[in-house]
Amino acid sequence: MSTYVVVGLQFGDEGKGKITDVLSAKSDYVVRYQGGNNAGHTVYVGEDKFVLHLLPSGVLQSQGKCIIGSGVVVNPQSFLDEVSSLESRGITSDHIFIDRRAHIIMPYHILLDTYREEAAGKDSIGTTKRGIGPCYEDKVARVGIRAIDLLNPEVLREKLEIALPVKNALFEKLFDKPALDLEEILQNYLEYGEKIKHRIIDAVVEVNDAIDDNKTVLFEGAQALMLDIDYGTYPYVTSSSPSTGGVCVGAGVPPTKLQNLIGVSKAYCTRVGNGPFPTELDNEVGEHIRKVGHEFGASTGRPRRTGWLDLVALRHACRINGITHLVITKLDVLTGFDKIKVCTAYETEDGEIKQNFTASTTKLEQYNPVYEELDGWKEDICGINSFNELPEKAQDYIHFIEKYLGIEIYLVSVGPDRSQNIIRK
Ligand code: 2SA
Ligand code: GDP
Ligand code: MG
Repeated sequence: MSTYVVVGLQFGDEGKGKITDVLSAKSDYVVRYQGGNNAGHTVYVGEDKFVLHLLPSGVLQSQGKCIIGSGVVVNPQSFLDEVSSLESRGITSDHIFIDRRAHIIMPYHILLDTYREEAAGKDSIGTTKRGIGPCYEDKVARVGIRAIDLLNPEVLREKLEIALPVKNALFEKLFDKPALDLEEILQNYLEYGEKIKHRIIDAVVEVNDAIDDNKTVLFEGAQALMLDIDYGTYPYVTSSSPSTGGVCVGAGVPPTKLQNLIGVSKAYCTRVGNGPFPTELDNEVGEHIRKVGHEFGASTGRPRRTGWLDLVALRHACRINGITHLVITKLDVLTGFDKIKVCTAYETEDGEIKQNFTASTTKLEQYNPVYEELDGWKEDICGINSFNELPEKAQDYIHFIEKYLGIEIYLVSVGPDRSQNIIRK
């Protein structure tokens, strides 16, 4: 048995795509288990840039199968677009499959997401407006449409007859927007069914059998723990479970089959969308990090908010995920600073010191980070492949994180390319 799980430990965009791509070279299966095309996973192959949204990043390397698990929400148009965009760049797609239980993002999900966000104004979540939340809502409300439903006209019609009138009532009465036509949706989605039917499989059987057959299976998380529906900064979160635990529900694989739990964190922190961010740098330092780190949304192009590394939040994320292997990315972006700050606790308005993350988003907004200040380094580290060659201060920074978390950092990424890694033995 040989399984790997790659998850984000902050607010997403830690570089999971790059790490998945590196690991997938030796994987027989790469499986997505939550989220949808809200993800933006960037992989550089030499000068060529690929951004994967719905497809597993392993699609670029894996000789084996790439699977969209039952916990993923699938926009069929964006699936087809992504497949043809890869094919036009010479990447074959015969090995890409979708679990028959995966829920389908419908046009009314996207509209509902968009109308709500627009109506919420400054109180909006800052979603990607891809219909992710409303699709998961329908799943939980038991009125969702699943991949297998696209293959059966009667079933699809029946389900639309239940789901659509409620959405249309909202559109017309609450948002003053036009209703959608059932026949048109039915037609379009049956056509999608025709186009993807050869890819719809029972991934639960496939993946569990593969693990039992000693194949190497990699589970690729999207978003991250601080955006987790249960353990993130609720309500400023996504609507799924991007944790290692999410693999069990979103891929139908038991916890006893999960081995290497790899958590990815940047050497600093970013967030896109609204919600609390204790270490945010709304100043020229933050602007510098955004510029050097190219911190812009990989799906929406939105500028990402930037800040120092928050070890309180990172410990919370490592704990819930049970991380066994830690990856720190973008260490190169911190090159050049005289001093680098790291948040090791929060201070409340009353001067109380908090060592643990809080469930209260309102309180978190009022907490001040307590910083430890470390020396920076000036040397270019982009070409370094061995830990001992890193400047001493960069090594100290890594050691400081390890000591605080009590977890070994097994890979340090020093650039976007596949080869720019320091793997520690
Ligand atoms: P949603 O659309 O319902 O999942 O949005 C809810 C929150 O989750 C955040 N979210 C993300 N945060 C970081 N990266 C994501 N993917 C893209 C990227 C984002 C982009 O890789 O850059 O291009 O803007 C992602 N997807 C969802 C979102 O910002 C909300 O805070
Ligand atoms: P993901 O959503 O976690 O896969 O991350 P994104 O692809 O949204 O954002 C990470 C960005 O950082 C991408 O543009 C990557 O190419 C880039 N990246 C990944 N690792 C490194 C690194 O170590 N250094 C630098 N400079 N860029 C990196
Ligand atoms: Mg991303």
